[in-house]
Amino acid sequence: MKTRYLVTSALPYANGPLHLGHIAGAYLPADIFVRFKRLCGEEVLFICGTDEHGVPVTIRAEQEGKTPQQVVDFYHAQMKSSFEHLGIGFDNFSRTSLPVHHAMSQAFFLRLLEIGAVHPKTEEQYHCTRCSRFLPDRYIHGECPYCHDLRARGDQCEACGKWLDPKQIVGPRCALCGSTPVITGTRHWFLRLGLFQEKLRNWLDSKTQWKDNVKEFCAGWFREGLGDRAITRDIDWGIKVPLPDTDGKVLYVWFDAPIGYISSTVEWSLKQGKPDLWKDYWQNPETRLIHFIGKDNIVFHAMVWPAVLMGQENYVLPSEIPANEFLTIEGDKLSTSRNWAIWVDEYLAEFPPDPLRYCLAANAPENKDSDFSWKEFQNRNNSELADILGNFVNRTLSFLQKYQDNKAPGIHSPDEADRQALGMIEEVTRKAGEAFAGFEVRRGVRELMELPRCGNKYFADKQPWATRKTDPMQCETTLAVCLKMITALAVLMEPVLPFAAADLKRQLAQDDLFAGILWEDIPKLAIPPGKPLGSPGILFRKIEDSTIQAQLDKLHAMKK
Ligand code: B3M
Ligand code: ZN
Repeated sequence: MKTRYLVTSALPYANGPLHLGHIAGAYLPADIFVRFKRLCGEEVLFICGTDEHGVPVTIRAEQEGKTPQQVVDFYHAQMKSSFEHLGIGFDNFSRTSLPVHHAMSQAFFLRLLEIGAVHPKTEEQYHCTRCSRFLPDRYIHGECPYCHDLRARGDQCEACGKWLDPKQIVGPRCALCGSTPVITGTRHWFLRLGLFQEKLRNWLDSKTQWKDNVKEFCAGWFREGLGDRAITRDIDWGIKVPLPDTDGKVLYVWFDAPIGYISSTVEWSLKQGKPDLWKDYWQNPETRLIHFIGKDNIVFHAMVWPAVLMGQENYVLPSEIPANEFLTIEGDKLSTSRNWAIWVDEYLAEFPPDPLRYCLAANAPENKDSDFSWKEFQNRNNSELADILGNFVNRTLSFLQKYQDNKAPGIHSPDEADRQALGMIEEVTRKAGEAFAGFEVRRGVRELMELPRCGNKYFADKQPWATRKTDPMQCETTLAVCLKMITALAVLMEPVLPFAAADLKRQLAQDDLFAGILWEDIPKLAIPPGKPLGSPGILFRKIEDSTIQAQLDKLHAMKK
């Protein structure tokens, strides 16, 4: 029986370009998982979209002198294109500004209100006299009461990851004008998380296989006890609270954003011409719902969002929340405000997508933060992709073109070394498969690269350039074994290196052989002897030192 997977990646705020930290955390690991599961024959729907509300967007608009609508339109289009060019293959990339999303979020809110899980309270809130406006969460800057980082914002401290209430900020300042705000009373709606405390705890306790970062984060929250959290805000950009006389209050962006996973699925269903299809995912207990996120989003996905889902009728809860750690750049914390980041659109203007996918996957921030450096990127491209994988493929296919009439050779009385090389295909398929299934992309990449690594050694040991004259049958066998490894690689590579995999398939020119191929059948893949092959080409180009130096210079020059 096929398993039904609903895979989501965190909805990026449409308030700035994508950088490598985004990709390494929530997008590439998800895409690799999705591609792998599809190759296993599972049914997978991959959902994302832009998060277009909230203070992150309005602050950006104010900084750029644009309307929030202009900001989100621009970044939605830019992100969509960056994801496409990077091969992150969402089935639907939606927007939380769509009417279907507004309606769904309001319905979720009303349902929680109806069951008493949301209630109104008059609350003290910061008001800036100079700007004459209420200051919701991120409009308050100051010191984190827990870790004392001075860059904390009213909703969260990014340094320690704590979810904050603006009134906890030490030495609060207005983010717009820098003056000290004053506290005034205003009415807001609160999610009563405490009502879900026991249910949440039991549910989380059942997730024994989850990563420590998620479990520990939640344990800390339970220790403090789950209180009420405001889910409305005083800004004029967002989803209106669907009640009379609210003074134009809107839903808190973190309330509506995860509902975007559902509304994006609804939009996808509508595009399929089957308006109810989304229910087969969201309201089907068999669905495995998997949220790929960065670690700063853990609390919202593992506590608040499941509580919101528990308050609705018949929705599935997340099965897995693979949360990744952070990516640093050249050893320093990635920071968009200091412009210490590598932007995806700028990368793509100069380099192909696969080397970046490879480098970020090989060094994914799975269990601890990891670093991206341009030198390492160059090394991985030149000494791993080009010298190991590309070289193995090219030396074999060029040899076949030159000396074997560009036709697939056959295997004749294989010896121990031949059998061992063939056995590697099975081993790599199994080990890489286990790694990808368990969200271990780093290990998956390592296992995968064992095949061309061994292939090169086997090729060198067998010396087909010599046996070509002394023992043509053995020469043919050697090349047949290499070709079988390469044929397997064309599929094994696909989750991490989809573009190079497609290129390799073109070079092999065996469309029928690859059609509908399943992961478990990779070891059986064989091009029948005598079949003509396509024309060999270079899979990966080397990157010059000067190109890398130029990137390093640019990075440092842009730093604020
Ligand atoms: N937009 C935070 C972020 O982009 C937020 C994620 C929403 S996921 C529902 O990091
Ligand atoms: Zn102000």
